[in-house]
Amino acid sequence: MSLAALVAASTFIGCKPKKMGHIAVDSDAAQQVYVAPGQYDEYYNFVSGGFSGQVSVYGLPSGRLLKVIPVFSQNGENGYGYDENTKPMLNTSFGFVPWDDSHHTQLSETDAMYDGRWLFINANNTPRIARIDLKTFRTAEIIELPNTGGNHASPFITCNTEYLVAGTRFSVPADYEDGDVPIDKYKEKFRGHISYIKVDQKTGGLSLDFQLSLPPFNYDLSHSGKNASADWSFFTCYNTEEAHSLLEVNASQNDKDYILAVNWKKAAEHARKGDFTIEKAKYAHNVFDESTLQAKSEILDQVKVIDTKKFNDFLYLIPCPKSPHGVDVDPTGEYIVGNGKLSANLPVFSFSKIMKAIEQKQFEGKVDGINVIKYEAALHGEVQSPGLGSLHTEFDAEGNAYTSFFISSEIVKWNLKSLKIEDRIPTYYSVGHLSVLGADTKKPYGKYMVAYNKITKDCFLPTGPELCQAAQLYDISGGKMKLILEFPLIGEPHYASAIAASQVKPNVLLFTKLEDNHNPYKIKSAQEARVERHGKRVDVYIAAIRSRLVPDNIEGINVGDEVYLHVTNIEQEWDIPHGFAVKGANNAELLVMPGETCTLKWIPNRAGIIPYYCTDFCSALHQEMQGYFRVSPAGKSTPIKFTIDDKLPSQFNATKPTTQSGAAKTGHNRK
Ligand code: K7E
Ligand code: CUA
Repeated sequence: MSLAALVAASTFIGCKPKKMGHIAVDSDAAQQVYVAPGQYDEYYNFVSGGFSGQVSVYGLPSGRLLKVIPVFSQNGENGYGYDENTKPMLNTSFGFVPWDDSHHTQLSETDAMYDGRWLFINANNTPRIARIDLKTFRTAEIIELPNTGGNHASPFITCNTEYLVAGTRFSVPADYEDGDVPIDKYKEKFRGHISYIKVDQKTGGLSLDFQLSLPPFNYDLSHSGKNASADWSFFTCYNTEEAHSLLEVNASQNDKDYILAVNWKKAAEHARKGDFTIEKAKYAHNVFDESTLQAKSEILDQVKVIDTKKFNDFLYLIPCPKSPHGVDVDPTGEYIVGNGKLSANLPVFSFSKIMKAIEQKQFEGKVDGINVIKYEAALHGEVQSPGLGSLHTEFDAEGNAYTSFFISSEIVKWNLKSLKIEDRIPTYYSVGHLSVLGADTKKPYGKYMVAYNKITKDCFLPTGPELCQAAQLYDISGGKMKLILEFPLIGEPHYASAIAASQVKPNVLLFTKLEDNHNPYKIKSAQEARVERHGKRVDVYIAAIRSRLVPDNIEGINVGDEVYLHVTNIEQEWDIPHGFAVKGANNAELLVMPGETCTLKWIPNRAGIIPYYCTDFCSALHQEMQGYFRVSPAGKSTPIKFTIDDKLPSQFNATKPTTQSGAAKTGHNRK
């Protein structure tokens, strides 16, 4: 099909799906996805939030939403990014950036298998990578990436979590250069940078080890190898025309773009040997400390850059038809699939052939000093006319591949060796990523596949012009793909990573022990609650316990004071959070977990009586968790006064639930 016809088809099918009506679902489908009350799902599924900037956690096979983990966007629900503890997490070299567009989840791996420690995700817009700790399901760290515009080919992991790999989708002038250049100087002034972010094997700590400076293509997606190809990372490049305007047409001229293959071990050796320039840069590194429950942000100022015009014995270009999107490596590490968005056939490359081609110097030329391997020399074969608009490919453990086709709105199953098509199934509608659970390990679970669809249309009850997006769950354990469930999603999920619950659940933190809380503003008991004035700054130490906020009446605060409300939840029991809300607060409420301390900054802007209360229904006397601030006009010296009932239970008595029994311990028929 010609490009024009493809684009026309995409306009017709992609944006206006025919009302297909959903296919019949087997009567046993409900049985397959039903998780009875009190039973747990078999998998945690971490789904990127796209324009929500967050990660949502679903149970599979039920499709139940378990949690939204705030990562790149502020979350008024629990104060993430608003409270003093987590605000520094959203600091960047541009200042405070409280939102982003998150695309690709990656689970930490040991020997190409998930190890259940961390989840990583990229921020596409203001280039960042986050690490989420799977003990707490909290964002533990965010690192910004310099020299990058559109951090899309990110954060793809190497098979022992040595590195996270991140490529720039938009090439830009290097940060240290004067970027104030005419945009038509694109070819001379713009470069594409790829970052190698080192992961500390013990702590998970992230550091930008080095970057590669490359031709100004668009680096779209990546995956790293396994087994024999473990030292390699692969990237798709589009816009190898190096166009800078009307990309829809101008970046679709070349018959073939490239897959870039980088031997990252060799690149790291160059970095160790000093084959780099130190460039000035500015990027934030933010870490949340679980012991103080506070985040710190620092701005770093330099980066090692390897110029691939000078050092290029570790990277090669492989021609790949036409504007490839995903590049996916099969569980053996031998097959590399390039998903050409505008290509009629689906090329599959062979890692051993690539190695042979390099050895025998089967090159067709050089681009910017980088050898280009001959297409045929690297090719295992092409899947003939599998569908239209291929985006992503995933794998099962039996040597089958599953490719998503956006334009023809379907998933096609084919055999990696024979390249024969085995099955195809429609999606509703226009699938983007798909995920065969465990497909990026050397042993996929192979039981389920999920399609993440871009267009929902008539899947659910209409909710006005703005609709949620939909996931579809397929049983792939038989020879044929079978649709068994459809469920709504948050934001625009791109990629997702699922892991067996048994690998995560035993390590999950249920609550913080008060003695492990080293927050400087923590109090250990209600008796320590107090109000301290230091000039214009007022520190209020509040204890939350069923069913009181202590102190409960606070006077002596003035309009314009900087009031820091340090709320410690002194409960020591799972699932007894307390909320904290102040009338007129311009930031958020707090949701404070047992044993933890959270600080909300409040600058009262009018005189009067301002109530505060607990927002989480925590006991039968939850409504009684309330108090008043008396705010006096600026300059008036109302003495500080607050009430603490001295008959309050001590910390230890307080740990006994006063009204409700601990549901967590007595839960119904838990496994
Ligand atoms: Cu295909 Cu951002 Cu991975 Cu969306 S990307 S679909
Ligand atoms: Cu504490 Cu409601």
